[in-house]
Amino acid sequence: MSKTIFQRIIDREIPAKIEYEDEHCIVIHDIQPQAPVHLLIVPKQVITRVAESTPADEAALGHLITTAGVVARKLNLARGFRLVINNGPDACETVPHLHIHLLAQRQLGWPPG
Ligand code: DGP
Repeated sequence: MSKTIFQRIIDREIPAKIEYEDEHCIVIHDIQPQAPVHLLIVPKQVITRVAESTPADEAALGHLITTAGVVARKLNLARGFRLVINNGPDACETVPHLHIHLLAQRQLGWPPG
């Protein structure tokens, strides 16, 4: 299987604006931002999508959530932020490498579109 765009960013084959990185994940700015702050929290361990995750992925997936908290504190997103995972075509998933969108610094509607 060919590398996803996120794997190529992790491997430094293509550039991205990196907000945070550790041994388990990378946080980059989305190339098509839908809010003033729009980050993608991407595990280095390839998990295709939530529907294909297994119990063996629990630590990696949990780390993504706590990393969202780290980044939110770093960027002082005290007014709020939203985490989104798109899974499958009806949810507009476009990159088959699981990632969490972090959206912030505008009023977000509810229910989401
Ligand atoms: P999703 O639709 O949930 O699979 O989200 C994929 C996101 O990835 C989408 O918001 C646009 C973003 N994206 C696609 N290609 C690139 C890229 O080359 N660089 C960055 N930083 N983001 C990308």
